[in-house]
Amino acid sequence: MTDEAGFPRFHPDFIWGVSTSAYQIEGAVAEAGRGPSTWDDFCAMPGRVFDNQSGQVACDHYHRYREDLALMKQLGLDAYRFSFSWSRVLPDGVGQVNQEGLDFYDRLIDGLLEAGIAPAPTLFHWDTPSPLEAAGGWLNRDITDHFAAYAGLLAERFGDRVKQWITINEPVVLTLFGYGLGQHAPGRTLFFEALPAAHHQLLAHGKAVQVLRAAGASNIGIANNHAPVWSASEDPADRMAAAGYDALTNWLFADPILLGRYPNDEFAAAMPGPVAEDLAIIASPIDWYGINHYQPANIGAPGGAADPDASDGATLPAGLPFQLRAIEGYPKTDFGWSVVPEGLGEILRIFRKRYRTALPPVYITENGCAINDGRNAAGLVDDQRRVAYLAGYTAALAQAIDDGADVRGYFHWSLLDNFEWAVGYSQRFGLVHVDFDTLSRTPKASFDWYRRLIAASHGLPEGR
Ligand code: GBH
Repeated sequence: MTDEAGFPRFHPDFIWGVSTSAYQIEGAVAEAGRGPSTWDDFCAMPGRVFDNQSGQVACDHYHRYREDLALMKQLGLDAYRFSFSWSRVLPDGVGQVNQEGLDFYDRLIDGLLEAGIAPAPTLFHWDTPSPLEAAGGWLNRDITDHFAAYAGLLAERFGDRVKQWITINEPVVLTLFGYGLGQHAPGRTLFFEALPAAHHQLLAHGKAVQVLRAAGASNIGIANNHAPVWSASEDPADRMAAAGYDALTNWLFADPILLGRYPNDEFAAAMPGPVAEDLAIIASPIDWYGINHYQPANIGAPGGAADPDASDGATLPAGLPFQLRAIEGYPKTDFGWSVVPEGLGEILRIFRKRYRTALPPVYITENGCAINDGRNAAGLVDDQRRVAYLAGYTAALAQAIDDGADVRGYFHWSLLDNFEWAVGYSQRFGLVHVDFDTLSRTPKASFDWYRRLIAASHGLPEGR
């Protein structure tokens, strides 16, 4: 269903937001008392990141946040999802508090509230403080208590103004890409020996939920990456590979939180510590569940023709029990990811069926595309393919809600073009173009489209 201006229809209370993360936009990595993180260290290793780029300056959001707040206000956002840099708040990850770091987030949060935008911070988006990594990082159980203490500090300082909390972003990516395959910080290649990093992130999540709750916080959730997994063919070998990939990337990270168990005994057996007791903590009730969704995964058994665009541009190494296959018949973003709007409806249906009454209300905490259009001769960024992406995915979302999915909000990834991890500044996800030489910001055509969608959804005249 669309309105007279052609926008999909949403309830007027539906929350519209954008998402960012600290290391990807802040810059100012060695300023105002911030300590180093694993991403500073990873970027300093030659050959790890595209063109040896780093988040040293990124969008310089640390200094330019007022300009970015003005852009958010212009968009008419209801909420803004950002992440705290753990190293900015606690330079060693534990112990000594950096007041200047907390002050920055005070200014940001107060600026958001002045603009009528609800802050929705994530406590951790992959940038582990280096001293904690030196002690084993997410392979060392101690980090779960350090994370809980960090959560307590943030709740105490910001709990009066923050009314939505996100514990951790996509533990699957840090586990598999950071510890398993080495394509992200900290660059370890432990393959399946990386699984304890998953358990410790889940446990840290559970402990943080309890600490936040005890400090009076409410509206607590997590942002997990999820995608429907398609089997490349009816062949039993492909089906088995797809089921394995599904368990590893989706249910390993959702079942413990929503059902209090691992999806199979092999996973449970691979985890360190008193797993049964830990699962009781991991399953601490949350108020909502965040889904980051980009594209479906098409999976086959090893030995086929691997998707040339897979795994953030590189192919997955051989030796894994599954292989990413190309998705045919859909447009692709400039990053090579497939544009499949109905995949969003599919993953929401899968969640409803799997979890039924155990599934709390859902937020789409990320969804977006790399479309690398630059400024044209008139100085405008006419990113019509991002407009089409947004139109497709928001229409699919409206349809899913009509079909019964309880989705309360949508956060687009991302506000700004930013540091896209291993591929540096080469892929642009922003509604706002950033010139990385001058750091000047230019809202794109998609920015205007999203602004009008939000206005229309709230019944404001600008929507027409
Ligand atoms: C998010 O992760 C992150 O939270 C965010 O920081 C990031 O900037 C944003 O997405 C855009 O990348 O099929 O092998 O090519 C997304 C996680 C994990 C998305 C793996 C796509 C496909 C891998 N992703 N993935 S592959």
